[in-house]
Amino acid sequence: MKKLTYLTLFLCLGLYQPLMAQFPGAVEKRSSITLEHGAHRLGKRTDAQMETWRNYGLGQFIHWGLYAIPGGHWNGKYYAGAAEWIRSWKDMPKDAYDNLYKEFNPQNFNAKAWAKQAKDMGARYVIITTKHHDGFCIWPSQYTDYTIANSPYKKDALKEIVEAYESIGIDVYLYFSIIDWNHKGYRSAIPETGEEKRAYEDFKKFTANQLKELLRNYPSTKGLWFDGTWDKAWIEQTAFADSLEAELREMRPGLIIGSRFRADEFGRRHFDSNGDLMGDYEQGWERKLPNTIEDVHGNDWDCVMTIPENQWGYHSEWRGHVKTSVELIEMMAKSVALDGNFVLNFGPDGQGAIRPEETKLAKEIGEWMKVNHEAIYDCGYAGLEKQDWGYITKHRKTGKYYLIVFNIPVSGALRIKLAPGSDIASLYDLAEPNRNYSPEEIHRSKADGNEFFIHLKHKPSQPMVIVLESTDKEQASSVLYEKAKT
Ligand code: FHN
Repeated sequence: MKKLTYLTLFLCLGLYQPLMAQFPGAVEKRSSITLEHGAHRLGKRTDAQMETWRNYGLGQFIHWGLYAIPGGHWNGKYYAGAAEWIRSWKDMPKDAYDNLYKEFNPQNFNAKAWAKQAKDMGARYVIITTKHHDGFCIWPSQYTDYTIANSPYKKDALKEIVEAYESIGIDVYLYFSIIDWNHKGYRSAIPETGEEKRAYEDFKKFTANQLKELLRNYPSTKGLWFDGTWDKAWIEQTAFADSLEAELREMRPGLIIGSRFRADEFGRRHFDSNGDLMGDYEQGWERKLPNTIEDVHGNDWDCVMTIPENQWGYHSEWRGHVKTSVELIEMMAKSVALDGNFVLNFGPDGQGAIRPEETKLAKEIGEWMKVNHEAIYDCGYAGLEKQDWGYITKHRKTGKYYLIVFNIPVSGALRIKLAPGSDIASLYDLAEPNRNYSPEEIHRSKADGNEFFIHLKHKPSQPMVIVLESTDKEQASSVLYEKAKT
């Protein structure tokens, strides 16, 4: 059934709606439409590269490009949007923006210092903007003049970044925007005229060339993180994008690509018309988090998060709510507890310096991670009931549970419900591994045998982690984990 009419699709989806309401999480999957350009795999990737990705826990995102020079202001006026979008502002003359590359000469840029800061924060991977929507490339692309090679800086900043991060053990992923405001052939929708169509064909070729160039020039990088793929024109390039993805994967076995690259033949993005994920992990969790394990449908996923409400590139004046390190640590804990990675964004300024607010947060997160990283790295969904005091993660190899506590109940007792029939074998604070909780501090519920109350001795000032080793480490989470995947 290769050729599917819209009517058939409509009927299939109609049938599935009631099911979806009954079983959120399970349903969107497995209608039986045969798609030529839908998901090419069902379920998670199980190879070593993806296993590494799954176990990162914490990553860093970097948005750095020409937009960092105006930093959210032009001619003394404040731009209220995201700084990296300033070119689209009516008060920003396009010509002035497009000539900013002549001023790009970041004298404080030190890739090693960025990498060291990320490492100290606890990041295990970085996603770096090679080219944002403005089209400016921080590598010397041979397919356009709009690159760092023609700026006063001249050098290949991407190479410096890749080398610096990898040299201290941080994996690098390349952010790439399909939207390119600088390319003559780029369109958000393709008008009908032949000339316009030809221009867009040139743009597609250019996009493919740049992507292959990135993989060739930076062969040690681990994956591509796509953005700007929501335009109608790109959504319609189903077959082209599918075959380009296949080519990229062939060029680099093990390459990791999220769900934000291509659409299926019905224009569905991220999840195809059968509800199956198109890509190696779900890439739709931007500035938001899932609430329950059902929300992630048994897929790998990442959450990319800004520190202010919505600023990715450097904006010299942050307004509104700026997240604290405790909020960010809580988001990271929640991500890992729901089987995802948490990626925190940084926007270095036009001179290449990371702003003091970001440096302070990175330091605070790093201090917490120094003590508690064991609860984040190589951990995932624990398969236990969610509790109001915080989040539970489980180490994928050792089976240890980590109770990451953010809200101490007034009673001072933390409730935890283990898998039926299991008991607490040992319980201690990660910060104080040599002191086990005493039997007086752990009460087993009489009404419900696998429910326990942990009585805290003191009220911590920081989110704390309690390690729990259960008598049946293995069985508990795998059973419930499977349940989430159906
Ligand atoms: O428009 C971009 C935005 O500037 C930023 O790069 C984020 C990062 O995920 N992505 C787009 C919005 O979804």
